[in-house]
Order: sequence, then structure tokens, then C-alpha cells
Amino acid sequence: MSRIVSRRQFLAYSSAAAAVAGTAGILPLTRAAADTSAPTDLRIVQRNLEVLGKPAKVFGIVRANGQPGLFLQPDERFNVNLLNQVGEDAVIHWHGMTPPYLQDGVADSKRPLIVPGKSAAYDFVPQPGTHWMHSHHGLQEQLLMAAPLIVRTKEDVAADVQEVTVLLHDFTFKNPVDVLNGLTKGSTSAASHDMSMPGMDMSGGGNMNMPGMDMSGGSTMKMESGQTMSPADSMQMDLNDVNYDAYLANDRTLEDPEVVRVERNGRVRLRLINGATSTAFYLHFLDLSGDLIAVDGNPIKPVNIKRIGVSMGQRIDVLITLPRSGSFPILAQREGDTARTGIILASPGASVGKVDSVASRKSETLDLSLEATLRPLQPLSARAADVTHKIQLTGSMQPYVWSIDGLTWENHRPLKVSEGQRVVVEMVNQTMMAHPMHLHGHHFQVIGINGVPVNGAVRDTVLVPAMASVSVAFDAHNPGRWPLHCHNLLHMATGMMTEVVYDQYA
Ligand SMILES: [Cu+2]
Repeated sequence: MSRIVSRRQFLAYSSAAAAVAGTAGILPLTRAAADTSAPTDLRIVQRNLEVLGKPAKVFGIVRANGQPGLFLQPDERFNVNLLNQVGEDAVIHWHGMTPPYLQDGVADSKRPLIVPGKSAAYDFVPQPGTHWMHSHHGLQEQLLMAAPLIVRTKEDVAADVQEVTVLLHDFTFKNPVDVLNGLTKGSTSAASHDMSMPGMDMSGGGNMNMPGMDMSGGSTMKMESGQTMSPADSMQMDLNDVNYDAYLANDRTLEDPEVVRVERNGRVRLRLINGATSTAFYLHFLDLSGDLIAVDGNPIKPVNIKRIGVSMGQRIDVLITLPRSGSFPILAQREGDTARTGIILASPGASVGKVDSVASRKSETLDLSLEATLRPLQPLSARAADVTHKIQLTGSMQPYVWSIDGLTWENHRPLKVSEGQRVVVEMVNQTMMAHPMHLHGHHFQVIGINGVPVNGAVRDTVLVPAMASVSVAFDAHNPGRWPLHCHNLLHMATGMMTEVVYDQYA
């Protein structure tokens, strides 16, 4: 199975990368060999970026040619040598992969951080689809220590489509530690929040289990008076923890967006990753529509969409056919806000106009109305649960502490499973914020939304909106200790994380 990449092949690849670098920062460029036995070098680096005309020092994860991320071909192993070239400890999590536990890219007593100048080796069979990689240490992800991780299938290669990969991010000129401190100390660096709810005393903090209210219904709340109310209609949700300086699509703002040249009437497969640390986006296709064909890398029955909410950690694949020549912005607008970023698809010769980075009206709050309609192409087998874990998502803005069952990570209660079990995790959000919940090492199927059974999508990160509940199921076939956490980095950093632990690792 060994294959040697010739210098000529390598040079051809490098010059191709250089040729396209000006128009598309992230393209599915491929290694020359599909089954090479030599590992691919990935480097964690420091980069200088210009954001809104100002210099910014950020991190990156790049290949030998300096391009971000990794694009694997069908049947290629995830065979990577990861070198830490930043002056601090780091570790990279392969989000969406289902590797052996020791290669998950999370540090603990058995899995050390990579110290500066050292490298770590990884070799496993990758999970096909649109995935990504990001730091799982400290607040490094806020400084863009993140990149695409795309694993193509034979069908992807055979399809007559142009693949366009977009990584979204939220950006601040501040030190992320100061941002978090601002939140935990309640200073003005946090976004303003209206925690008020008519007739309710919120002074008790985040626990919404209040006498006289039956929260078990999930989507509606029964008041003592007998009336019901939908949380989305009647409460002030907390949507955004932080007001960022900019929102990036492939490192760029709409002041200077990436313009991807596409064929006239061409077909595009958009592989979009929300790599933001604390920002959910609504994606708008404006005068385009597309078929949503996969979520978190898992194929679904195609659904035609004009817009879609994408929470932190989530990915979508959308197949778009350009209706005519011209330029077509694909915009990602911050949830509940007017700020937006995006890229522009443009056919040959089409002029590209300026797109304002501020929308004329605020976007809506993300909900699960689309999620409830998604149908997986590869659902779990029909089987009863062997074990059901019910967890409450808890915490509050004031004080800024997020937890699971009222316990932060330091005191977390692991969810115990045995190899071979069908496991159900029911997540009940008792807070006024939505939490995108991510399980490492597995993909789960969404099987219930607000108590209603669904034959939902298979994915690895699911949004649990404020005061809502979501149930997921997975088969325990990957022994280890696997983090289950909110993918809002600031929520995870303050404690909203537990782990699924197989009994042989307990
Ligand atoms: Cu959260």
C-alpha cells in the first residue's frame, strides 16, 4: 500500500495551490496520493491577519504548503504528523472523526498536550464528510486555531460539482482571556442582556425550575394560572454573549470577501463549517436556493432551503445550481443581529458588487423547525435503548457559569455506558440560552425534540434551544472517555461539559 509522492507531483500540487490562493483561500486541494503511507504534516502556527484594516495575530493549522486544513481523498487514512510551532502547549481535536480514544485530540492524564516544538502522530480511518479541526485547550479556538477537515467519498469525486469550503468564525481584537473575564466579572465587555421575564423573578440565577411551573413539556410552559406560553414568544432569550469586532468567512470580512469563481450555470457543493466560538449564524442564499444534503458530514434526504441556521460546531453541505451568470453572495448573519459575513460566488466575467456587512434587519433566533424535518439516509438500526441518561443543561449569564446538572466540569458526573449498548441521552435545557451540544468519538441520531419522537438526522452537534429538550441515541462502539459539551467555547470554559465513559475506562 505504500506510494511515494514524486517531487514533480509535489511541485504540481504546490503551484496549483499558489495559483488559486489569491481567489479562494480554502479549496479542496488534494494530496497526490490516495493511499500514501507517509504521514501528512500539519502545523499549528501563528499567522498575521488583517481584519478591518488592522493587523491581528492569530493561530492557524496548515499543511506543508501553508494552506489551512486537511482534505482527504476516498480510502485515504487520517495519517497525520501534527507539529506544534506556537510558543505554547496545544492540542487539536478532530471534530467529526471517530478515532480511537487516545487520538481524539483532547488532553488529560493519559493524553498529554503537545509542547512547543514537539509533534504528535495520528493514524486512523477517517469519517467521510465535512468536518473540522480545532484546539481543545484553553481559549485558543477563539484565536482561530481551527481549520477545515474534509473527507471526500468516491461519489463526491465522481460528481460534477465544484466544492467550496467555508469556515466561519467570530473575531475579537481583545485577548480572549479578557473577554471571558469580562463575562465572569460582569463587566461591559459582555453584550447587554435583558434577563427579564414578565412576572418572574430571575434573581435565583439560571435554574429555571420554579415552583408553579411545569417545565416537563419542553416547548411550552404551563403557568399556575393554566395558561401556556411558548418560550420563544414570551421570554427574552440570551442570544449572544459577546459583541465581536468582526465575523469571518475563510478569514475575511465582507469589506474584502473571498470571491470564488464558478462556472456559468455551474453546480457548487458548499461545505460550510461554523467554527465560531460563541456565534450562531443564519445562512442566507438570497436569490439562490440549494439542497441541504448533509449535516455534520452525515447524508440526509435532500431538503431545498433558502436559509438555514448553523450553530457553533455544526456543518452543512448544500448543493447549489447557479441559475444564470452573475455574482451570488452567500451570507452568514449573526443570530438575532444584523452583523454578517460571507463569500461571493461569481461566474466568469461577472462584476462583484460590494455587500454591506450590516443587514437591514435582524435575523431570527435559531430553532429546531428544520431539524425536526431532517431525515437521515443512514439511520441507526431499530433497537430499544439499553441505557438512558437524562441531563439538565444549567447555568446563567449572571453569574456567568454554565454547567450540566448544576455541576461544572471540575465536579462533573460522568455518563456511564458499556460497549455494545444503545445509549439515549436526553438533554433538557433549563437555561435562557441555546446550547449546541457536541459528543466526541461518536455520531448520534436525533430521536426526540421537546418530547416528540423524530426519525431525525445523524450528527455530532445538536442545538438545544433555550428551555427546549432534545434526545439523541448512539451505539456505544468506541470505548474511551468522551467529552460531551456545549460548543459555545465560553460555556465550555466555565463548566458546561461532562463525559461519556465506557465501563472499562471508568
Ligand atoms: Cu452553551
